[in-house]
Amino acid sequence: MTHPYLDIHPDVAQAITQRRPVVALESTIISHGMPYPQNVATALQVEAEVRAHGAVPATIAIINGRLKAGLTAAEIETLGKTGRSVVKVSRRDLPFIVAAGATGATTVAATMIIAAMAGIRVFATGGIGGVHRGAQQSFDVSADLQELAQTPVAVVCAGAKSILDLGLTLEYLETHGVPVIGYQTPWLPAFFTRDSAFKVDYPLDSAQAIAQVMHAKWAMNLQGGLVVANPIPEAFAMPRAAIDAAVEQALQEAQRQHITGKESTPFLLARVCELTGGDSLASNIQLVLNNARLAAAIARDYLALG
Ligand code: PSU
Ligand code: MN
Repeated sequence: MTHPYLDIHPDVAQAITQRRPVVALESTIISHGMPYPQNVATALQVEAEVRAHGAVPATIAIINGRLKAGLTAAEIETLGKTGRSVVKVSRRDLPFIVAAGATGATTVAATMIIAAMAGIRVFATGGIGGVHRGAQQSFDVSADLQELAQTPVAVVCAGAKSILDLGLTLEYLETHGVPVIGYQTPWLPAFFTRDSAFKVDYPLDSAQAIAQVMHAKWAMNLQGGLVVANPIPEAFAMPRAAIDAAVEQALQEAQRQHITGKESTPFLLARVCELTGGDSLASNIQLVLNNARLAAAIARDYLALG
């Protein structure tokens, strides 16, 4: 697919033309989701994992005002090294960064938009944004949820971090017609843990079954995407008490420091990572790799449906 502002990496373009599976990957997870240099190493490892499972990775970002579906290793290094000083780009920010010819890292929402422009239907990440705790007062609801309501991409994630209100996030998604699929689980995973107090809408046991739902949804012209919630592998799950304590402390610090708007999620992610030390980072990396594997299988099975 062509678009005046979009550059599709030749490997990605070739895969799309030859009807081979492609998996989109986001870049805010690189700049704002993990510390340097582990963020760069992880981004490259995730791309390698997608390739090892028979699909072509398309890491998405905005470089010098161009929307990119597929980055070079040098571009990934720059985003990772610049870290939280890179502009975090969601739907609202896209036209400004493009008009200014600037560089930005794309959130789940902006990555979905660019993936859909390029004709990519499957996207792997770590965690999605959602309804924040205390949203009754702050109105802080991630633009990721509205994007899922309108843009046709399946987002494979490990659920959502408990910095969010998982119950309200599910309510919001239900209102907007976004199904939440549990991969081989009836429970909504909470990122570092395999389950939470909440159930998913539809547990499905195979990539093929997920691909069939995507096909049915879009063949009926039902707009929007799907959440595929893939629990962190058992061996890398974290003790719930340790995560809960770090999340509580991070939330209190954010409140005291009056952190709001787009700064909120990066602040909380960084604090939870610091407070839990290397353990949570290792878990974070493993769950993204796990999501990349499932996304590659879903992309393959979706193409097979014609
Ligand atoms: N949750 C994570 N890791 C992340 C993010 C969320 O566990 O890296 C990033 C994603 O890019 C997501 C964004 O799209 O944060 C959501 O930001 P906000 O809540 O401001 O919409
Ligand atoms: Mn927000």
